[in-house]
Amino acid sequence: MKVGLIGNPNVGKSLIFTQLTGIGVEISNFPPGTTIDIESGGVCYQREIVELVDFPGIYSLDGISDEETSVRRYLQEEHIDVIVPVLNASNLERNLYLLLQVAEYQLPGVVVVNMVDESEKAGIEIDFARLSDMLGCKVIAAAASEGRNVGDIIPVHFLTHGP
Ligand SMILES: Nc1nc2c(ncn2[C@@H]2O[C@H](COP(=O)(O)OP(=O)(O)O)[C@@H](O)[C@H]2O)c(=O)[nH]1
Ligand SMILES: [Mg+2]
Repeated sequence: MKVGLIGNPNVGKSLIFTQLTGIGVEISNFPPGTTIDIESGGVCYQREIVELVDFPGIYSLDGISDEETSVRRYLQEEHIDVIVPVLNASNLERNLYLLLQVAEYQLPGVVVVNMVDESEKAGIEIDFARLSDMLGCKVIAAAASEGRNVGDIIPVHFLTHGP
């Protein structure tokens, strides 16, 4: 199973990726000949290897930047089983544009709202149950810098998609 982490720049995708994969990361240039590196690595879960892909940060799926082009081409040309949108808890609205585009492409099984440590410090209250109802999928409130709930991300897919 191949799972891709997608989101705006600086939402914590790479930190989540590093925490889940540890070492043993492969970097591939995709599309070939571009300067955009897309890292992928293995996560072992219940004796299955899940391939996790750390996409470069993008604001939309229809732009023409190198990052947007490479992510779009990857999604079109490589097989990805599950796309996991990662949002910044302090900036939910700004992150929704990409989320809607991803949802057009593939309904997310789970959305990660990361950096809840910072939104909590800033006094931002997020009704996660309501957000989950609105989006029609599971929402994981995570703080990757503390390792909080990062381990819940992969098991969701086994529950919803099977190994
Ligand atoms: N406070 C806080 N910082 C985080 C969290 N997750 C990531 N960061 C930090 O935010 C910055 C951007 O993270 P990164 O993983 O590179 O984001 P990416 O651009 O989405 O891959 C880094 O300095 C991380 O250490 C989090 O949950 N809380
Ligand atoms: Mg990154």
